[in-house]
Order: sequence, then C-alpha cells, then structure tokens
Amino acid sequence: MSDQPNTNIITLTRHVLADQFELGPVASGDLTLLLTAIQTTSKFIATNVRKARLINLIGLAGETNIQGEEQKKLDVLSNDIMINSLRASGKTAVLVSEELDEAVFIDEKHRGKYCVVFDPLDGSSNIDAGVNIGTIFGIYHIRPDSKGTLQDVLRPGSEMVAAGYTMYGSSANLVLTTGKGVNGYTLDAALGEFILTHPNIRVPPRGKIYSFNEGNSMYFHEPVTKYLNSLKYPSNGKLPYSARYIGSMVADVHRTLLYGGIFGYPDDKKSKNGKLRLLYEAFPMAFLTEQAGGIATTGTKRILDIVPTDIHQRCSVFLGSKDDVADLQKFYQQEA
Ligand code: AHM
Ligand code: MG
Repeated sequence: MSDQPNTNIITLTRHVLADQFELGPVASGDLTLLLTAIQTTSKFIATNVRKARLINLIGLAGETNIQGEEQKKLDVLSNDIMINSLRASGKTAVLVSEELDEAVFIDEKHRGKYCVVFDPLDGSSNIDAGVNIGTIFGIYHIRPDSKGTLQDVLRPGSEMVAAGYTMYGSSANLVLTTGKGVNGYTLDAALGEFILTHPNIRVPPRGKIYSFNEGNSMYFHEPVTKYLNSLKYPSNGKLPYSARYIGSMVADVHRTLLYGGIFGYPDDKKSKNGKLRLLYEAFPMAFLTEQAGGIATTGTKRILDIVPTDIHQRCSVFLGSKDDVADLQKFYQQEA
C-alpha cells in the first residue's frame, strides 16, 4: 500500500458539481450552493454538539445559567443556525422546521427557487447522554411561477429533488441523495470539508436486525405484533433477528442503510398517526432508503406517495432491506 497522501480527494461539493457538469449548461449551480449552505450549518451544529457540555448548551431553553445568561437549548440554537444560513444563501423560498409552528417565507430580496424542510436536531432527548443525534433535511424545487407558498411544500416526497441527514457522532457523517443513488461523506475536521467516504450506499437486500421501540408493544396493531414475533420465534430452524434501537432516527436509519434489516415506528392504538413527522423525517429517510435499493412504507402505502395536508403531520414508518420490509407488508396484506 502506498503511504503517499491522496492528492485527489472528493469533497461533497466537488461530487455534486461533477453531477452538474454532466447536466451541461441547464444546471445553474443553485442546488450546489444550497447544499454548501447546508454543509456549513452541519459543521456549525457539529461543533456545538461537541462542545455542548462545556458551554452550557444542554438544558431547557429559557433557563438561565449561573452567570445569569440565558441558555439556548441545542435544538433551538440549531434551528436558528439553519434558518439564518438558508435565508442568507439566497436559494430558498419556503422553510419548514420541526422547531417552528409556521413555515418561514423568505423575503423577496433573499428569495430563491428551493424549499427546505428540516428537523434541525432530531433525537434531542438523547443529547444529555451523548448519544448520536442528527439533522434531517429534504429539498423541493418551487413549482413553476411560484413565489413560494405553502403549496410548494405540501407535495409528495417523490417530488423532492434532494434529501439527506447529518449524523453527529464520533465523527459527523452527511448522507445525501440527489435522486441518483446515495453517498456518504465524513467531515474532516482539519480540512473543514465533507469527504466522500461511502460512495453508492446500497441497503443489503436482507438484514439480521430489527429496530422498533418495543416498549410500545401493548399498543401495537396485530400485523406489527405478528411480524415481530416471526422475527423473534422463527420457524424452519432459522435464527432469530437481533434487536437494536437507539431511539435516534438518524442513527437507527444510518445503521439500517449500512447493515440492512428493518427500522419501524408504526402508528398504534395510542399514537393513531405514529410519531415521526412526514415532511422532514419520513420523506427524506424514505427517499434515501429507496435510492439505496430499499423500501419505505406505512405498512400499506409507499411513504413517498403521501400527499401532505399539514406541514407537521405524522405518519407510520417502516423502512430498510427490501426483503425484510416485504415480509412486514405481507402481515398487513393478510389483515386486509
Ligand atoms: P424528536 O423529533 O422529538 O427528537 O423525536 C423523534 C425521535 C426519533 O429520532 C426517534 O426515532 C424517535 O423519536 C424515538 O421515539 P421514542 O423515544 O418514542 O422511541
Ligand atoms: Mg425529530
């Protein structure tokens, strides 16, 4: 093996630009610039997540620290970082954040052609324990002749032009699709660049892991209960599946994309529409999963086909290896 340094590293921006070169003059470069803004927010949030404990970012928003200064909860801070950066990019028209009740409509001076829906810091209940958390985002192009209205984001996930997440763990990993497969990039902190480390991620067709919050078992509907039992008590001498549940969607989905298996957060007797949010959690993860060769379903319907009626609506989610998710779907079909 050569001990020479690689002098031809592929950064995320270089990778996305290369796609644009292929499109020729029709590509304006706007998506590349928007993705640059998103990368910057991820770097900034990654830095804050890392030093959270040292600079008192953990705790409830509105609390004051011993110096009498107001603390900002890390997810509120991450939201502010994203709103400011996306507005300043000049490439966005409508922003939807999990942290904000209403959509943000960008002023004319800064308005661009894209809409970004995002969860600035998902899994934030895990922050205090130092568990992996992440930012999830989806991008729509505004409709022709639109100046940016709610209708530009109340569209099925299949109309998204790009989606991804950044996972803040021992390193920051950005996983992205622009509709031509899925690639993973790792932040080189010294360079300050996301470097292509996981080209063309493919979900294995079948895995050995299931990832559900089984603490909700008493509320689960029958197809889910029966499916989980089939994994735990397999017939024909097959081995049972392993359970892995972090409780942080980005981390659970990241593992599912790389190792295969199934991640699920179903609707149940208590949470009639499930827990996860359609626009900025389910859609981006469903887009990534399909682009990696997997399936993403509510149990009975393709997630990306749902037409949202509310920016914060929830939906049932199962995603992962195609054979595993197909097995789950069979239990729903038997019910019907
Ligand atoms: P949040 O957006 O309030 O952080 O909630 C979303 C998180 C997901 O990351 C995770 O998959 C799920 O909630 C875990 O929920 P539970 O604690 O009910 O298992
Ligand atoms: Mg969330």
